Amino acid sequence: MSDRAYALFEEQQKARGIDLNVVKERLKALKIETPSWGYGDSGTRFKVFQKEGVPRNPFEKFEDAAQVHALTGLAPSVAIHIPWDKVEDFGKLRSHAEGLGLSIGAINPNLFQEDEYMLGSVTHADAAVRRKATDHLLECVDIAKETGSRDISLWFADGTNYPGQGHIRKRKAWMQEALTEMYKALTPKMRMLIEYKCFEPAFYHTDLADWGMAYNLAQKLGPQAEVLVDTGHHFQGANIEHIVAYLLDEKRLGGFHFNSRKYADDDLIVGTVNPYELFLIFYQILDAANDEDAAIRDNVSNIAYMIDQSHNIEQKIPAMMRSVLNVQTQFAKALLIDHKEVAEAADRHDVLAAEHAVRRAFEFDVTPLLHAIREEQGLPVDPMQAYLSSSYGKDILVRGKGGASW
Ligand code: PSV
Ligand code: MN
Repeated sequence: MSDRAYALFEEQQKARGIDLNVVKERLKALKIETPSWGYGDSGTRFKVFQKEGVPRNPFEKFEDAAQVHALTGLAPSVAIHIPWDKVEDFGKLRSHAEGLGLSIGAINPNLFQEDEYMLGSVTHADAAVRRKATDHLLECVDIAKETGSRDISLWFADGTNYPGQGHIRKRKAWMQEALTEMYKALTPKMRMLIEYKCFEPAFYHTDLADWGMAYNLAQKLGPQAEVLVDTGHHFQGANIEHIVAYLLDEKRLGGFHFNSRKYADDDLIVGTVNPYELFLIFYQILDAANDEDAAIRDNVSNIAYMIDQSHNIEQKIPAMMRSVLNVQTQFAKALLIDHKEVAEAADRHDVLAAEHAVRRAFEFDVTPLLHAIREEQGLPVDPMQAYLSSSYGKDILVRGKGGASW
């Protein structure tokens, strides 16, 4: 992209009253965490596909994640899943990450893969299973202390498949009991992010099925508990940006798991199915970033942006690059919204003008802007091309097949 393309873009935005220096600073500050499980082998419930070159252990997952960050400048931290990423010495993993220019991000307990959890983990009717599950949550708090992680991200597969299978209200109490015990173990700087999902793997009821249940629990637990919005975890047609605005107004939006869905929790690359939804999520966030309430602004600055996808048919590293780049593109577009123009149109009750003021930002081609910031940051202008023409993808093939799953 030529300097001329950028000059034209700058002129066009200046005429709209958009200060590109501010836009560029905000773009450079965007950080998106990638998940360790996005680098390992993955699949559907029908088949886990084994790929050549997949990391064999958590250390190699961080090496692959470092490529994503080195070429995009967007992904300096990596979320880990326990026990998938359990190592003997987390201090060693932490130094390995830091040596690669990364940090260890959110800790994700895993309470869905052991036989005992078939009928629930923290909501299981058997107290011994609940104890085991709660102990795992406490273990994850200890791991977070060692890794220096601020966030512990909770998702429960708990739920039932048939009416009568479990006592819904008792399970609600057990969930609260376990999380209360975990909450007490948090250090003052830690946060507990509570994720919800409407269905799957449970198909009748899920103990934390929607944002309202997660929010209610977070409120009961205390200010260090916040809600995590996984974009794939809603029913068809749910207005996710409305949920985002609501949680921001309540100062309880902890973070996101970004991915795309067409039908349910499809875990497709974020921004590939409905980029406008992602743009509108950022519209709400940027609107809240200008709020007169400092606590709302503070919530905006502490949102954890994370990717949560499994790339079953794609090459892992470029798929993760595509993901963070797609988020960056929609964020860039949302930064071009003239909020004053939207508000004035809304105040005049000019519905069409208000909608136009939002949508026109989405319709700009932000390529010259993204190229300009990458040049300023000393990054390749086209990170994907840079990766594909590097030897990294071929070099890792020596790892062979049969690497880590998830
Ligand atoms: C569940 O579908 C989920 O979104 C949760 O965040 C898990 O931790 C993650 O996927 C990986 O299984
Ligand atoms: Mn998730």
